[in-house]
Amino acid sequence: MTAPGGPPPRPTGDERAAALRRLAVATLDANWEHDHTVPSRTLYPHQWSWDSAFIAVGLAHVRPDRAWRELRTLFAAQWADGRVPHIVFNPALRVGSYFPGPEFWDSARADGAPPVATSGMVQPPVHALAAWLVHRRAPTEASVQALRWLYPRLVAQQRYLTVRRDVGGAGLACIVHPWESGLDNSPAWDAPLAAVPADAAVMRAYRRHDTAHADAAHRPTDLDYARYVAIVAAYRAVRYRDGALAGGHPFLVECPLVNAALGAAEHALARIATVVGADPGPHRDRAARITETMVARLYDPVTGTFHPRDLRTDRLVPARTVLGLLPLILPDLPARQVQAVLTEACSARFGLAARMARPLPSHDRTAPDFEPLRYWRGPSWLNTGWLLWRGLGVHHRPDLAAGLRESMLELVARGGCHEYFHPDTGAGLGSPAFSWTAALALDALADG
Ligand code: 2M8
Repeated sequence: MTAPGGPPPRPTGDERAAALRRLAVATLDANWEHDHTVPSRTLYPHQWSWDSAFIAVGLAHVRPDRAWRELRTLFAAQWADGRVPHIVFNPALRVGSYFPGPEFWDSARADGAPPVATSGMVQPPVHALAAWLVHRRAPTEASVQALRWLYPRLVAQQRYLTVRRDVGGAGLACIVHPWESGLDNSPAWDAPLAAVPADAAVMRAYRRHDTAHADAAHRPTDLDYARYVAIVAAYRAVRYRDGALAGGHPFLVECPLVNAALGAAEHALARIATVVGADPGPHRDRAARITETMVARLYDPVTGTFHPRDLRTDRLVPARTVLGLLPLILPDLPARQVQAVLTEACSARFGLAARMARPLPSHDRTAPDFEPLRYWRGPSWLNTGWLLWRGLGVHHRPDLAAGLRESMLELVARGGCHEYFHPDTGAGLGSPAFSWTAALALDALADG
């Protein structure tokens, strides 16, 4: 019983878990749209690539058929060159339900695009890992069939990224837009973006959809958007062909997260290969090469963390963001880098601990450009937390993994399935019913 005027009783662990599970399942159900899940009904009403991978990981715990359907729908929109588009547009939605919409991307005029309208860019390739986790959660004849269908498509996705996107020539994938990292306005992109000529006034010609549904102070600025639009326009002008990128595309960066996901995908593909009767050996070799190259090109021994490499200047970007910690998902990361990244994660910059005082931020808390409300410039996100949590499991740090898991679950239990959270107070920000938050909370819960 609560004393009159006293604080409500704290829920027990079981009560918290049950309530969280109910909320997460209700969120995913409400965002299900006939053959895929939208990240958010208001802000992101189409299908997004890496969102679908995270969503499948969560659905595996409650709706395994839908988990496979989610991945199948996404890969049905794969381009002939192997790229998996970062947005698959729902043709039933009215024009203007998202900016930039299908008319802006104009994928129909590009060679090898699928019949359905999509964007022309990619997102971090976390799909092989997701497919493996969905299968491992409940291996059945149906899950083996699903893996058989997906395997050649996942291989083609890897080939696209390591061959066509190897602009640096070292075997890593290059991103051609901040959106491809998934961390759109991260301070990691400030230096490379500064070289992209743009004027915020350009945005008067367009109607931004995001600021009609979320606080403008919590979103990228108009100047950011002017640059985003300019870079898409440059890629669209060559009809999304990659051959011409090295000749002057305005944004060319090797991202630690995209490449860590690429390496982790080869590890997952090695496991999937054994299930579908293919040879796991080449996947293991490729994984080892990617990890080695990442250490050689993206790790800075002075800062002790990973940084993006700007290919236009051939320099590492100085910002220390959460991207730098995510190579921990690579099982073959050498001990020296594992130790350095753990030191960075446990420092005052990110505050990782067995008992965390505050949620994991998306950017260095001690940096002058840390912004606790603005999207990927400080707020805490479940997907980057989940990736780091997995990395801590891979590198046998159950103490830190438990601390991070508890912090993530507490965020969602208190704040709901928000898109992101204030990194000091834990208050929910962005969309209040966001799919990957729900899905990854379900996955973290299941590990208890
Ligand atoms: C955000 O990105 C989109 C553009 O792709 C946007 O801001 O409109 C990012 O958080 C990205 O990581 C995410 O996949 C997408 C949908 O949730 O939203």
